[in-house]
Amino acid sequence: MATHTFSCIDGHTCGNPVRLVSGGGPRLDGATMLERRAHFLRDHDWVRTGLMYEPRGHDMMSGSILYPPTRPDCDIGVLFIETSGCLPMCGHGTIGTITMAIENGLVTPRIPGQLSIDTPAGKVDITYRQEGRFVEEVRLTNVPGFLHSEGLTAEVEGLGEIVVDVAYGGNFYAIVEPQRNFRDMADHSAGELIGWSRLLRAALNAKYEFVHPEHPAICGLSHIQWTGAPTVAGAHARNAVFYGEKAIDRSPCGTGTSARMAQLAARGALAVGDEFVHESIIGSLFRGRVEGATTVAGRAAIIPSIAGWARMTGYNTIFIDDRDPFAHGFVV
Ligand code: PYC
Repeated sequence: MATHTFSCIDGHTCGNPVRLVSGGGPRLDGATMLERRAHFLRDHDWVRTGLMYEPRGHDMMSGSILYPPTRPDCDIGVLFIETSGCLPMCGHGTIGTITMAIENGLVTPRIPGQLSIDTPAGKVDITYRQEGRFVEEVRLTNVPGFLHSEGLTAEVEGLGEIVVDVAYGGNFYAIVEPQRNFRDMADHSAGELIGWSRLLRAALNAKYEFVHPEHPAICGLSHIQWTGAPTVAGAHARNAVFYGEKAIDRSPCGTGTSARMAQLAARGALAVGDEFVHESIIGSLFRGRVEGATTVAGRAAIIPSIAGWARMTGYNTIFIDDRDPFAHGFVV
């Protein structure tokens, strides 16, 4: 019997939580962060469920654990932990992690204002603006995003047939645009979107395969992106991203925005250099940009970047006591 102690820094990125584990994370083996992620999922997933699920976390909880990088061109390695699992990449998680890591001296960039992080999805370059001790904005240049498939269909009880495109932006996203059975996310409660998302995700995963062509360990449709017209000045579009079992991202979702830009670029609606300002369900904004064009296993892809802000809310020393019947958390 033991009590495991985790030093955490809690905060949020544009409204969505980030719990940065700065001490107590397990030692991981692996030549890449993707291999370390597999080791974590195999032997240490209780750390994620204990820190993310109730009673220590909640439906939206999301976080990261810092590691030395596995590659010489990166300053730090990041493992993303979340209620839904260990995401290959997380945009809001990156913005919050970098903000709090810099403000707390957990990472010393080789060049002030810029660094590179080693994530399971690949290398992500960061620039940030710091004023005094506070980081005011972080921009991440994400892994390449691409349109995976178009016009996929699924029957959703309560909605009828739904047609989606699926795009990759660090995770796979089914993007629900206006159509016969869906007009705008504004017409629906978060509860409705969550219920339909579960059904839609299950139906699409049962019918189709989603595998990253270069990293087969990154597979499965994990996120649903409901779209809508913007309500905030300067935004180009609004979105609500579903993840886990009961979560709607409070931020505009970094990997979701990357996927959306990849879809729009594939359609010719965005070009290199174009900005795409994305609004969240609570009105917070990420500023996306198409930084370049590239290919992924022969498919046209973009290099997306996302800028946003985060705020630290406090230090949190969390105990996981083996005697606690809910040591590893629970989902209701
Ligand atoms: O910002 O990439 C993101 C994200 C994924 C899930 C929740 N947020």
